[in-house]
Amino acid sequence: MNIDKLMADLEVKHPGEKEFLQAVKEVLVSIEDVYNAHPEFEKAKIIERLVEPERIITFRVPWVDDNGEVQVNIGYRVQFNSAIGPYKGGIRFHSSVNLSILKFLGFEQTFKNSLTTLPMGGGKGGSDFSPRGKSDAEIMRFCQAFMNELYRYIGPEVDVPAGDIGVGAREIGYMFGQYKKLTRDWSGVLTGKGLEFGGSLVRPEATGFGSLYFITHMLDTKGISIKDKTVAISGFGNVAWGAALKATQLGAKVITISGPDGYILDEAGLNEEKIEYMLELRASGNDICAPYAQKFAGAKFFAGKKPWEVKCDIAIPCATQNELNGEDAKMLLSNGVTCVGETSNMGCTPEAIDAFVQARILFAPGKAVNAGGVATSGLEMSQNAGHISWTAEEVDARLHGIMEGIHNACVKYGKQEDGYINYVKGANVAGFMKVANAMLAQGIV
Ligand code: 2IT
Repeated sequence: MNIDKLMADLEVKHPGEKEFLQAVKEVLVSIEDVYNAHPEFEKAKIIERLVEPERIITFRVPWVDDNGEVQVNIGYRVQFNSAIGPYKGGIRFHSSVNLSILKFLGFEQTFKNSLTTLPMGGGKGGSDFSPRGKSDAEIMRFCQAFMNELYRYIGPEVDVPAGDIGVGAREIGYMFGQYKKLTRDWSGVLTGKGLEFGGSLVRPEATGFGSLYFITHMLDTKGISIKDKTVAISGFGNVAWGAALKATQLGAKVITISGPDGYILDEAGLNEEKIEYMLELRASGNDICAPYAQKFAGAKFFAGKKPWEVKCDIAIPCATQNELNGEDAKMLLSNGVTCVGETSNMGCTPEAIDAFVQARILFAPGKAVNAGGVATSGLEMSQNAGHISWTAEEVDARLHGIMEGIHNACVKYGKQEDGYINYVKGANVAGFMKVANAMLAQGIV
């Protein structure tokens, strides 16, 4: 494998798409050895095919705001890879959304979904629509307008979207309603649905819970207990909420959350009431975390800063891509961090990952750590297809089993001779092998 040539060719075809190129490069570096050991992959041009999305759909999303003014956004669905199952992955509504970001997310999703062991291919979609400050009626009209075009391209055996940044149960509900209206078809075409209409118990918590289950297994490899450990979390949305809840339940002390406006340091640690308040912050639609410091005495707000400057044992990025850079990593390391569980997709820059791996601390990438979200979406698909619903205990037990399986796969493919577990390599190789073998078996398609 000639990584430099592959990357140069890719850049010609996808110029300037820095997030996408970053995600591809990380995987290529990890899988180089196994790829070279399998000449049949090279012969079938598995890599050249794998890095090219199977299909990209972009569409106009016109809608009318509360002032009666017409607004126009761009809608996307990147159907990245269907070798092991229907396309599966979230929808992101955020002003920053562009093709580079959705392609990196769809690419990552392909490997992540493979790691879950469930039959799901990779996809991702979204819009540059910003939910910030929008009324409920505007959100509904936008979701309906988005689905008015997307419905043609999805289906329970074709492509099953879910939530991501800016898309939660409310937005999924509106999109599901519109899909049903347009198609007259009641099916599990979206996951993350409300519990009353086919949603799965534990899906809202699943990404954060799964992340903590994975982190617990990482700590176990060094005989460390999570109890009483200090945890820095970024973000305040659904994923950060689930992570804070499970970390606290496991006896750790969560001391930070963050938003685009800055971070909150709460040295007393989050408790049930404070974690519940995160849901209120999210529901406010303001996309800021500063009000937390007015509500809870003793909490401090640091405007424009990231939580990686605080002393902590465990850092859990739960916000967005490239939110933790090389400088942040150095700061965390100098403050004695022992474990970083990347829970946002590609939350760490390549410089940050290098710093963690070189320091030989526990570090695992998002596609392994955060796979519990999509895994539980897969469980929702199974329940919908079987017209049944499982108890919370049943779903949680399956989620736990899946996260343990992913951890084992990372150890199997990522353990080095000196005993250090390179989770980046482990996750990428384990995820890749299944997709590559499936593609090989299905011929040149
Ligand atoms: O990044 C992710 O894995 C998600 N946003 C969840 C995708 C899903 O289909 O549940």
